[in-house]
Amino acid sequence: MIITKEQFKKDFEKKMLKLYAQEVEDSTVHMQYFTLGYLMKEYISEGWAKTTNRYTKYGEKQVYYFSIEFLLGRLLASNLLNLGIRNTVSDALKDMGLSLKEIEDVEVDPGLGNGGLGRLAACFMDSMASSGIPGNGNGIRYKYGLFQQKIVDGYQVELPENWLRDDNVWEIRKSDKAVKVKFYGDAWMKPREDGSLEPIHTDYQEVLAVPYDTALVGYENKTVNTLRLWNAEVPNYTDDIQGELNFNKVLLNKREIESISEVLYPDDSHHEGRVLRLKQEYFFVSAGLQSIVAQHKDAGHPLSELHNYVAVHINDTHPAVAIPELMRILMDEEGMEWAEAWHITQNTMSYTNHTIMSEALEKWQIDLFKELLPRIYLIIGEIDRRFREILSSKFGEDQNQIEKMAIISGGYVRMAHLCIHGTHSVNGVAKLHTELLKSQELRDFYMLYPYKFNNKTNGITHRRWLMLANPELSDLLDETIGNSWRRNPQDLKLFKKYKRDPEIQKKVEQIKRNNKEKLAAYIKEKNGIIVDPNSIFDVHVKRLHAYKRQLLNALHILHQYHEILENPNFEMLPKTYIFAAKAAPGYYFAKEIIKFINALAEQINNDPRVEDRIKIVFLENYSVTLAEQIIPASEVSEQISTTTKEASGTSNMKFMMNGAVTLATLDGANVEILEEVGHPNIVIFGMTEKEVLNYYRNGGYNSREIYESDARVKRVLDSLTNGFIKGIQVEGQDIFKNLIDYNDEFFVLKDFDSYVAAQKKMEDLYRDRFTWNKMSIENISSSGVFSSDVTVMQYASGVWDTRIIER
Ligand code: AZC
Repeated sequence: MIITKEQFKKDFEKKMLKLYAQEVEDSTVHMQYFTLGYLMKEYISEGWAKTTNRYTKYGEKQVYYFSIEFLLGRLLASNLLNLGIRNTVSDALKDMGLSLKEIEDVEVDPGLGNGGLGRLAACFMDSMASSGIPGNGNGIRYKYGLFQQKIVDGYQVELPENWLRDDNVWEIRKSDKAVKVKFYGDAWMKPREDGSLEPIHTDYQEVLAVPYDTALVGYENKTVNTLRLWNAEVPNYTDDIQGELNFNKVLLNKREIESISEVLYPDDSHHEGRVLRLKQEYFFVSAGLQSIVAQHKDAGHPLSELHNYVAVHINDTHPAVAIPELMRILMDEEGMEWAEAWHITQNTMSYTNHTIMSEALEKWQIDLFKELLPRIYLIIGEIDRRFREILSSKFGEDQNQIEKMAIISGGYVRMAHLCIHGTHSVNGVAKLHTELLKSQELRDFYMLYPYKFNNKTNGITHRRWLMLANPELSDLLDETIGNSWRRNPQDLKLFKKYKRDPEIQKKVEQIKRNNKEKLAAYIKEKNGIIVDPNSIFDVHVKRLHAYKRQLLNALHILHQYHEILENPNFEMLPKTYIFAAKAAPGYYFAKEIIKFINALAEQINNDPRVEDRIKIVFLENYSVTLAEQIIPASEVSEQISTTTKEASGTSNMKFMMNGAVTLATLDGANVEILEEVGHPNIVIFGMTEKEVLNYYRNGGYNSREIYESDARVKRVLDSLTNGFIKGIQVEGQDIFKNLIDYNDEFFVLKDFDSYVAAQKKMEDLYRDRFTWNKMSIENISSSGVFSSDVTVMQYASGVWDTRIIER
């Protein structure tokens, strides 16, 4: 949109007066935030209505991205950016004596996701709107987002994240679009006179699903898409509950219902088999599909053509009940026959798998499932029965093979199997991950449905992760290669020609330095630790999980510490190791690693013998907003998961886009980062995929052998248990046991030697400023293919079959 400074100032003053009956000069920054937010919403609303109408009028095929998490991050800055008025607004506010930065800092970060999966959904929303793809998000409006993490005495403590305490300026409650979702009760098929069967569902509990819509503003393209999050509420009772006698029953019922959208499950690595989680899944899926079908009918399109107007994407298996739910709506509510309904369902739905970790795969106990969703269970039963017929026709009497692949088996409903059978497209999130799905985890399904499998390597929105997070670098790019990269991120490759240019190298280095200074100030304020901006900023930020191997990083630091103590003249470039990670509250081992890192920090940071060669910082409460500060200041990007375990990773892409050099195993999308930058511009270490798979096939390796044969490993591990590191009596023992007695499931010790060498190599590269700056520029200029704009275009053409609309 176009607006002058003067017009904006008038609008802002008027809005402030309307909202608070106060003049700008007497306002608090809190009031300024809400004034600006509500004003932005007004600016957005016209384009929003127009986009929605345009989609309906032209009957454009729409994508609905179903996801149990959307980790959006703050919206004010990105809305201003995408509207194209951020500079105007910033200048105008400055004229009025206000600071946009301070105002932006008032916004709470809506943490409606755990990590990679939820953040990916948010990047896709931004990219769909910015690419003109008619895309909608569909999810849950959790009252409490992911917990806030405090570090107390080195331990993680969780506090509730009440992000809705203040007004949420971005959402619009749409009470008139509310729908009802049915749980529990009895379901059966009743024979009709003509011999056909009528589905009956009685004695159910009804939950009102009320949508809250948030605008998703496209980048300077007049497109505003919609994110619809559902809130669980008690329907208006009329007759069944009356009088004081039932007051308790009403309250109980209210509590139970409202708990559905109360809190996000804080674990992204273990399947949580609780009924509330299944309720959440069915709740947002059923509400979403009911509203999609209603809209489709309102627009006058025939139901038989639903799949030509609608694509529903199932983000991991959490929304898998979309498959039987759409069947239910088409058959029970719209009177369609099974065959046609199944055809439409399969052609409407597509599915992304995000992990091969078996403990994360969703399977629901039949009894629990049947009780909560009796009608849906009947439909899945029929899907399974028909699927077994297909399997029989292929595998004949091989009952083992049939059980292995069935949807309902061994007392469980297997959601991944349902997703593969019930959709037309199954994709992994990086080339290696997709290949592993095809050759290992989902091999049988790949043999059955080869045509359904495809890869869509993840991406990140360069608007948030470069333009907003690193404005200085963005300006330098504009100055050197022009600003076409802002619309076409692949144009970042134009920057490559400056890799040897001493002047540009210097500027890139200076920008990094400025970002490091800002982060150093933040660290000082939050942790009271003074870090030297001249030291190497080596950064490991992501969820805490054994397979992500924060432990390997920490053990290497401990090793360096020993080297220094053994040889006081030990030469190394000063290093600042920065960690940030939340552990799932019930993930005991992950929490022990947090304590270990903090104990290590406490000891090393305060040991004068180290002479500031090493500093360790654990920043609490990792979030999108914190990532936006850390990543632009990073130089070494730690992507050191056990090969085969990280499906893709996405922070790896954010780091490279900001000029960090990746220290990586050949896992997930690291493989593709290597393909883009080439070996001279990344440091690779560790076991290959083949080695890892081989060891797993043969029951692992003998970690004790390494402990006994490698003196460095022995020294490091012994100092975990002999009191050398203070304050980790329990944790040290447990980590030792995990690595030695339980045989080191994630090959931490097996990769130790090559990690030490890789760290050394990194340091040598860093010493040579020319080489390092060149590497940094190579990374920035190769990062364009990892923009999620590229990814969503591939989904649009290869999976959803949607058009790109720019009108
Ligand atoms: C993550 C993967 O672990 C990560 O590698 C990937 O980049 C990200 O999804 C986005 O695809 N998975 C999750 O966050 N959660 C689950 C259940 O897999």
